[in-house]
Amino acid sequence: MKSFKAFLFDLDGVLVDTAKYHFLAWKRLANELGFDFTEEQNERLKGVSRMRSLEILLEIGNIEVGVEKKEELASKKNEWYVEYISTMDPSQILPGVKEFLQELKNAGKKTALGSASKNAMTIVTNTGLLPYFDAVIDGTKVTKAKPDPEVFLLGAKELDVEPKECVVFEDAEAGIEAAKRAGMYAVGIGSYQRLSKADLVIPSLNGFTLLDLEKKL
Ligand code: B16
Ligand code: MG
Repeated sequence: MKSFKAFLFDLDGVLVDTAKYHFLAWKRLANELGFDFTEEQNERLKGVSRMRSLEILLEIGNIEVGVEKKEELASKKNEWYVEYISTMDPSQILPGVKEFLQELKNAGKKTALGSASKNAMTIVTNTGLLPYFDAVIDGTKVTKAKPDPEVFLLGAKELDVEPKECVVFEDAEAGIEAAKRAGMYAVGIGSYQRLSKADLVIPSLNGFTLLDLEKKL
């Protein structure tokens, strides 16, 4: 049976639900710009970089602005977002996450975070997840956003493993594409319809074990 050496995790939507804070901050910005922004529209921003998210938001509001204004709006949104995540604590870790990370540690597997967020460090520190990771690759370390495989390839490199020895856990389509392009095994967290390109799709990490993964291989 195939045995993986390393496990790479997306942050938002896999380990914690920070999408709700991104939504609140984008909505606040949209409202200030004079239009509304719904939770359904927010789905388009999941896993997408901050600047690309802003461009999608402006498209929704039918607003055109120059580069400088874009920078200003993105930092404004980020200031609100940082304020929201500053209140996060360990109770906001999604169900089953700590148990699975602990199982990986006990089994001697390597682990890395592979997030698009420039605020990932604050989130893993505030929730107490940081000690579970051997490497943290976040938006401050990558130059190309998912679906580019850079974030996961960098993770494999820092963990000193081959891409084919890695499993990625992702909730966004762009993230699954990034994992597949990196040559890794991709586990989608969420609905099969949305994540059909993953090698395996599970609803959440709640109750998920290494044995469940090995049974599927
Ligand atoms: P920031 P992930 C992503 O996190 C979020 O899903 C996405 O909504 C956000 O725009 C992106 O991080 C950048 O975040 O503005 O904090 O740098 O899913 O890759 O962990
Ligand atoms: Mg995500």
